[in-house]
Amino acid sequence: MPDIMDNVTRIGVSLEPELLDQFDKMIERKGYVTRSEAFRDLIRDALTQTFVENEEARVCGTITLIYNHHKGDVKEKLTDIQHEHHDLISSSIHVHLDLERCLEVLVVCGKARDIKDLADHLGSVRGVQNGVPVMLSSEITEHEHPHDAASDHHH
Ligand code: NI
Repeated sequence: MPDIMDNVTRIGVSLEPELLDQFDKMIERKGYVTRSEAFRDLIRDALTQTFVENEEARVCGTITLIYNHHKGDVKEKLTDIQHEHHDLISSSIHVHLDLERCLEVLVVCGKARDIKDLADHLGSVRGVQNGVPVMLSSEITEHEHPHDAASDHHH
């Protein structure tokens, strides 16, 4: 039975010494002060991944694009697609990396499926290199939200 103190539940985890040693080295490199905090983050990451695999889930995140603005009509195409999906895009950052290359980061909120489709659409424009969209759920947080309040709540 886990014991409950200060609104946390303590659990015991059994690990092979070698695995624990590797874990301790990793969390030290990353700057964690306690194993518990590192475990909590791993669990949150796993929960987030599972959550955003549901295409109907409401998520927020980013889509990162790198392109050469001299190549064809890449700029016009990207602008057209972004205007078509203005409801998904909260904000964007444009950085002129050098004489030719641009870096654009879009901050997006919406259904996971729509965000994936938008990232695919933007990435398929000729001359664009893009990463996989980064998606986070606003429902998995450090502190407790009442579930009903969290589902419709995004900033
Ligand atoms: Ni630029």
